[in-house]
Amino acid sequence: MASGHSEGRDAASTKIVISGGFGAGKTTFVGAVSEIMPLRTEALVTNASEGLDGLEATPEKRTTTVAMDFGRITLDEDLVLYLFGTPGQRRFWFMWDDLVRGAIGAIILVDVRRLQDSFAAVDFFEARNLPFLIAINEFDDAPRHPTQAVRKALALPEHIPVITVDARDRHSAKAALIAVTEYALDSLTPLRG
Ligand SMILES: Nc1nc2c(ncn2[C@@H]2O[C@H](COP(=O)(O)OP(=O)(O)OP(=O)(O)O)[C@@H](O)[C@H]2O)c(=O)[nH]1
Ligand SMILES: [Mg+2]
Repeated sequence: MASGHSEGRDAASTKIVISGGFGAGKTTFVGAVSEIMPLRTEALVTNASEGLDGLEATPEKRTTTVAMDFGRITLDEDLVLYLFGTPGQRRFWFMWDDLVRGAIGAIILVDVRRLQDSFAAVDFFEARNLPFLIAINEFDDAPRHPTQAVRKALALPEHIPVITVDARDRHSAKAALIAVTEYALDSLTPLRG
């Protein structure tokens, strides 16, 4: 974690990545929780990804993130989280390595109607040993599944937290950020306690 000055006192800052499949709600999440105007890099969805990105599941979706989302939130007045949302479409996945550099943890947003879209993110963070948790984004019209069922479907080990979130809701998104930060810090200090 880096240390910096904010209003005359020390504030630690760190980086959290918001990831997940195409249209899982990453941009919505960063926009809901950020205390600064989030930086977005949205472009119109084109036919280039037809048949690849599950466009039919979100027919009303007109734009997609092509580089990243960026936002910031202060937790507890002395911990600043910088939020980096990944692009969802496959053709932009090459950006992920740069985006996650220096992050302490990641949230993988999951739409249970398209669980398979989450596999790439799970594999990515597992391979890099970056602590992550799963946040099921509860879309209004999606079925509700117990978190244990989602854990099983994603073949996740028991120690990885699975929570639910409403990416549109600031409090819900903030709770998810607190959970991933605690989890990441615990993972960094395995001998604690
Ligand atoms: N009902 C509901 N709709 C949501 C929620 N989160 C996102 N949406 C909608 O789902 C669509 C996709 O959301 P985005 O935030 O653009 O998803 P994304 O993961 O950033 O998408 P890409 O960057 O293209 O991968 C948008 O139309 C949102 O308004 C949610 O929690 N509930
Ligand atoms: Mg996006």
